[in-house]
Amino acid sequence: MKTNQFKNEVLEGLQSSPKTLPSKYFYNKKGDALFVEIMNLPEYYLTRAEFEIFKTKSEAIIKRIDLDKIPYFELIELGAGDGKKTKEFLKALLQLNLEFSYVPIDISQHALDNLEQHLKTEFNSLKVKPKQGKYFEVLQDIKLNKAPKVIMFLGSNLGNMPDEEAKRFMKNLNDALQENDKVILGLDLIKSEDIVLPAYNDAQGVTKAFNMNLLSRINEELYADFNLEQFDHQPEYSEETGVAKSFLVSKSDQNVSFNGAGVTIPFKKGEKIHTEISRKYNESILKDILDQTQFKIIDQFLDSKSYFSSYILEKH
Ligand code: AVI
Repeated sequence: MKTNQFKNEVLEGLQSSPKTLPSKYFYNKKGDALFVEIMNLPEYYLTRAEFEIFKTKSEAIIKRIDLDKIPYFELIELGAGDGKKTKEFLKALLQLNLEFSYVPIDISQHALDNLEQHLKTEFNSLKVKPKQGKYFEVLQDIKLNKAPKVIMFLGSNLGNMPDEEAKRFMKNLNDALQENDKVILGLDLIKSEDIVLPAYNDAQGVTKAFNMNLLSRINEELYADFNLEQFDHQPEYSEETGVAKSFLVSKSDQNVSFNGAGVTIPFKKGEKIHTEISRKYNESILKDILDQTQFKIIDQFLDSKSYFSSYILEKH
């Protein structure tokens, strides 16, 4: 059933014009490991900038959203991540002796188990209540309890959605929350090409390997015969729109066969497959994304270079 969905989405994307592939399929075991490498690259400023915000401004964020004035709340994180940034926030909450539960939501039980074990050893008084599943299915259940909620959605993960999808995502989040609930939304900000492009085209070629891994995965799981030597990684960015895109470009006229499906996909030399969008934001773009919601931007916290923003939203 899962393989079928993967196959259908891949074939549909490759049979469209222009060709596309869904970026969610980057994240198999190899892709997860490559993404961890990306987060540590000198060019990939996003993770360091967001970490710096939580390292230096967690207490200010807590006070700004009055968490020190309510008897109990749930801190719900969409995606388990590696917990490094969240840990800084949790540490600040615990130091202030606040009463809360930390609820990471992730599709991967394995990622949740790792995170829980990790956090339990580091903070023994922390109440961790991991929930496995899709974000909005889990939020449907969570919605039933009326505790005040703070949602964390970090890493500029919203930026991997086209704007229409980001709008639907924020609307769904809006509908899962109550008045006064808060969101800490980590977004990469629009900045010049000389900073953004290298983040998606690092000197060591890790991002290239991350992008190419999609083709390896398709070869392995869908019995295709992509020749990896015949494709190149190509990132593009427009400071005007704030949109970064990654492509795989065919180096020659060639055919790729899907042996299991009896399908052949022709490629022209220079033809591109669009594999990922990484939108960068500013306040007016974010306001537009939030247009159909009751969220108001009440504040933002920046890193020292103003590369990245932790936007604070409140549901009115
Ligand atoms: C997960 N996401 C926010 C990353 C980004 O920056 O768009 C994924 C990534 N793709 C290439 N490098 C990193």
